[in-house]
Amino acid sequence: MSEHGTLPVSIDTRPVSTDTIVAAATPAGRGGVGVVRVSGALVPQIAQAMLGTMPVPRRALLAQFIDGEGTALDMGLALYFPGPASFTGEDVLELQGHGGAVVLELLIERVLQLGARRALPGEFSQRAYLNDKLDLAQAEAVADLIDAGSRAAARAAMRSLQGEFSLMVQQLLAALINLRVYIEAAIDFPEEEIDFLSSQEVRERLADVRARMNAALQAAQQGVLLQQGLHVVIAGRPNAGKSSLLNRLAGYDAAIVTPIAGTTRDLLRERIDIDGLPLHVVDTAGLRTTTDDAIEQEGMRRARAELQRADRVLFVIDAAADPAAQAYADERDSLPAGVPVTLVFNKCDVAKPAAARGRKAAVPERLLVSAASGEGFDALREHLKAAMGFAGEGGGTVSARARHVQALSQAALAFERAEALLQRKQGELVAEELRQAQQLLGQITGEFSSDDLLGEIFAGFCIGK
Ligand SMILES: Nc1nc2c(ncn2[C@@H]2O[C@H](COP(=O)(O)OP(=O)(O)OP(=O)(O)O)[C@@H](O)[C@H]2O)c(=O)[nH]1
Ligand SMILES: [Mg+2]
Repeated sequence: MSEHGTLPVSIDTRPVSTDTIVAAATPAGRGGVGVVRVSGALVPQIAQAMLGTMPVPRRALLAQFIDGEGTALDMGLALYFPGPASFTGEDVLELQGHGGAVVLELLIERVLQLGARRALPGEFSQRAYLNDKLDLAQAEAVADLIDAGSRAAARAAMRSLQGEFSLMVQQLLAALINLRVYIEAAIDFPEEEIDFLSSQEVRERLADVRARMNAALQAAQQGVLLQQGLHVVIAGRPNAGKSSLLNRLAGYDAAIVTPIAGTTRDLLRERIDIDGLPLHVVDTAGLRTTTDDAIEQEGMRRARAELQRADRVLFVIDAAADPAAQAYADERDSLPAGVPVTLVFNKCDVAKPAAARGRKAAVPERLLVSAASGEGFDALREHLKAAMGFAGEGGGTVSARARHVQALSQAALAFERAEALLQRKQGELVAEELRQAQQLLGQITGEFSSDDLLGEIFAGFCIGK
């Protein structure tokens, strides 16, 4: 095989720093136990100096933690993990003392005296990544697990930490490399290239990559939603009951509700939790064509701008006044393309339009509710949970980040270009697009990543992690 067949493994050339770092691993404040974590080459010396003896690896040692004069600063358990069998892959010492800010700082200062320096945010995880203990997506899952705001988010982060998301990306990468090798082999035999490129084999490999790409992108998008919350925008005609719907979801009178059409002008944002899943719900001014009111016009302009940023639109219909959802038909073209819409027929205490009933498979999805009585809101909440990718406690959602979604979308675009070029039998260009897609996917797990990117990622972690 020619140079086409040599696939780069890694371009990360940052030096692995071996200085010794220390930080409190438990949060600031008072607690029963406080943990100081040390990682690096000086760990054996530091352990000997502070404990007066070398702890047996991975066995708890009850000891006094002593200062330079031999005075005990604290006492507790010491744990020694010689590298590479440690979290960071380096020698690690954990001192589990009492959880007070002053006593922990005394311990840290003693470790500093013995030659360590204070760890930067995320530096322990960064070393774990650099020493191949975790890939980049797994290291990010550590931070996401710590920051998880709901049980579902915590479970998803744990699945990513265990490598579920990374595996998905790895398998996609493997399928892509497979295809690439095949195509580059074809390029090497120009006489047969054309047959090669249109073969059943290539079509099957393409389909495999496409399916994996879509699955990974969807998983990443849902993972991000679970972590960051779903951005839901409520829209519809004036008086449809948008503000009433927001109030019912929020559980209190957040927005002003009156029988006057055009009550809401400003955007009203509420953070609402549904079973611990975060939603950012925005109430907007009613959309209509006939108004001379400058304030209402500005409200509508803002409503339309906000719709562009939505993850999902709840389009509220007054079921009594507009049973055929004409308002939606009129507005459909002005709504952002690609953002899923749910038609919410409100005021079903007054009227239940036939159009809204018995249409389970309808697009957009239809729900019947009454903001006045609360009818239909359990279904609405379940619907919003499903929209966030919440698949029940045992479901397979993983955690992911916006940068993963971005890398996957860009890789998907490169892959689409490759598919189009293949139609035109431009093998060399196909190979180039596939190479790009591979690089982009490699950024997710950290196979291809710049120092800047790494710095940015780990700076978002807490100190001691
Ligand atoms: N019967 C009934 N009335 C409702 C329901 N929801 C809202 N309303 C009434 O409809 C009117 C308009 O409600 P709002 O929530 O202010 O409607 P809106 O869509 O926010 O209106 P704008 O802010 O003007 O765009 C009020 O008089 C509400 O009491 C419902 O489910 N049933
Ligand atoms: Mg309103």
